Amino acid sequence: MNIKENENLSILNHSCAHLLAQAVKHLYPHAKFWVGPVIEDGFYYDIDLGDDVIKEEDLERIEKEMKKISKDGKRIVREEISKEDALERFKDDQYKIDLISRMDEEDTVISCYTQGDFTDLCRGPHVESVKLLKYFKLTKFSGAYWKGDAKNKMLQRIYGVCYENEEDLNAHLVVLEEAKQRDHRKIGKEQDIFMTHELVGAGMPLWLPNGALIRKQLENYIYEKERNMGYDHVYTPCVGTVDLYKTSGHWDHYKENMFPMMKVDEEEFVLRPMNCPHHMLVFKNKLHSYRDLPIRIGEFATDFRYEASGAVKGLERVRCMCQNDAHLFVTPEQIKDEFKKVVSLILDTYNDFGIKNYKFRLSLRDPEDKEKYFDDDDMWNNAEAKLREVLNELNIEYFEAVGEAAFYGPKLDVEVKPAVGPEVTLSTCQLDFLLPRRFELSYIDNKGEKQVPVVLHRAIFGTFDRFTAFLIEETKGAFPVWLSPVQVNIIPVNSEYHLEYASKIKKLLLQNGIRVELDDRNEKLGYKMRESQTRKIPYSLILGEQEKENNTISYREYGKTDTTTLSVDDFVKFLNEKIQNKER
Ligand code: TSB
Ligand code: ZN
Repeated sequence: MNIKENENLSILNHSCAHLLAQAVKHLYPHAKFWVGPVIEDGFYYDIDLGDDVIKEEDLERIEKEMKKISKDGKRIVREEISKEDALERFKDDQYKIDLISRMDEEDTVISCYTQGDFTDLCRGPHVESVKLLKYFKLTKFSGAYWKGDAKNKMLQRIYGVCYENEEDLNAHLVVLEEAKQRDHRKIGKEQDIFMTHELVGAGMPLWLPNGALIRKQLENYIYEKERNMGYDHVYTPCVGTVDLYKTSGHWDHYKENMFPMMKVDEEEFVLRPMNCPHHMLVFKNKLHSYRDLPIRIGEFATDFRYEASGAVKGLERVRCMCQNDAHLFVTPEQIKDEFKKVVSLILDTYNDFGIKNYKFRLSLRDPEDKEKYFDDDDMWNNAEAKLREVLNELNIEYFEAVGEAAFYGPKLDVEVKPAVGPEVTLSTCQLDFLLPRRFELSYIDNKGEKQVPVVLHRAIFGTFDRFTAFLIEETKGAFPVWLSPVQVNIIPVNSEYHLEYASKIKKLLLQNGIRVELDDRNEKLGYKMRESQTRKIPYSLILGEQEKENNTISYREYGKTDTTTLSVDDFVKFLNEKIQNKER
């Protein structure tokens, strides 16, 4: 339920934010309070605790204090004062002074709410008594820069949620817990998919062997699809000179998303945030006739972007990423067709991965934002009109978002909802009339005249990083067998007597290209089976006397309780079919 959109719940949660603040004030008398808004799933309060930093166990302490105050049952009293009085009353509180000073009119009436020994500035409304705030929970905490600016002081943000009754609260907590269990950061760690290290840096994940295996399957999957659609793949450096990015326009319109410049000898370099400029130069390397078009240049390309340290998140939002990128160079007549092929590749891919919950977003420029967007009204109007035309012909449902376009053109993005946090973009397909012009690209048309091609920028997975994060959450870490880092776990019933047979089966599976492990530890069968389930390995083979004698295997599929016995050859065939068909 979206709490922000429900008036009663909104008031309840807003009041609960004050209860939180009061409890914090009791426990940390030096605490100063910034803002405490209601959000989609509850509320938070940003608090300056001086040198204190909130830890997990503090939440419990604060919650206990909140319960105590609630039991006391003080009334919540509204009071209206003048701006002048407010400035006087809160004169020792820099945060409240900041808020009050920004209220426009001199004669604005400012409201305060008092409950017992605690008064806070607030527009309200609130519930009548703290007694009504009974079913709440503090859910998490984080650091948050004052006013969201990394140059400012880091405040402590405490999140919570409040409901009208116990059932609703519990239902919400179950959903939260499920999301936590699905969080790719948790599963990524448990399953050794990726790690981070402060010596490498924030937002710079290291893909561990299990993660690398998954990624390799994704790369192979999309490479094959792209080859079949006539793409050519290249490798280009992950740096470029500042001049390259001045030519493209990134330097003027995308600089705040880039790592700073570095100098080597006399050359000025930047780590690239996008690959388009390199691919433009690849196109320009040869003369092209209209007959060569579309030319589709693909690359699994590493990019670096400056993302705020508070925004980086596991594999989902990183500073070093690998795009499943391609730039399609087309004639104006080919735009529609090529765009449609990209959309159908997206749909095909989502179907193969079983992704069902997504939305198409038409991302447009904000015409007011002259800094972010290249200033050429005709070009934008033309590109947006063309894109709408394609979308209407495709008959897909989409919503519009102003200010989300790339600086060079409008986009069709695909949005998905991660386990924790707001929606993110996976796939994207973008229409660009600008960069080809800036790089002076051309092809010769059927009359022998020079023309400027149009470019479609597209990424099906978006980045391998973000797609993998999403995939982990979709599958809850139980990957389909074709993607699983370990596909088969062999468990001999007795690690002594059945080891030889188990080793023989392992060898055979390996020869058939199957990723297999043999658990030869001297542990009980039940223990090993449970571990195999916890690791979410798709197939566990149980090999004992019967199997050894009959040259068979018995397997149990992840999540199931029954066991099936097959001849070894039939099992290999059965498994290979599942892998080949990318069965889920
Ligand atoms: C598609 N030039 C185009 C390209 O040709 C481009 O860079 N587009 S983009 O800026 O939208 O990025 C492509 C995709 O990268 C996005 O759709 C998103 O899925 C993914 N992405 C963007 N930023 C991050 C990030 N910080 N971490 C992980 N993935 C990201
Ligand atoms: Zn691009």
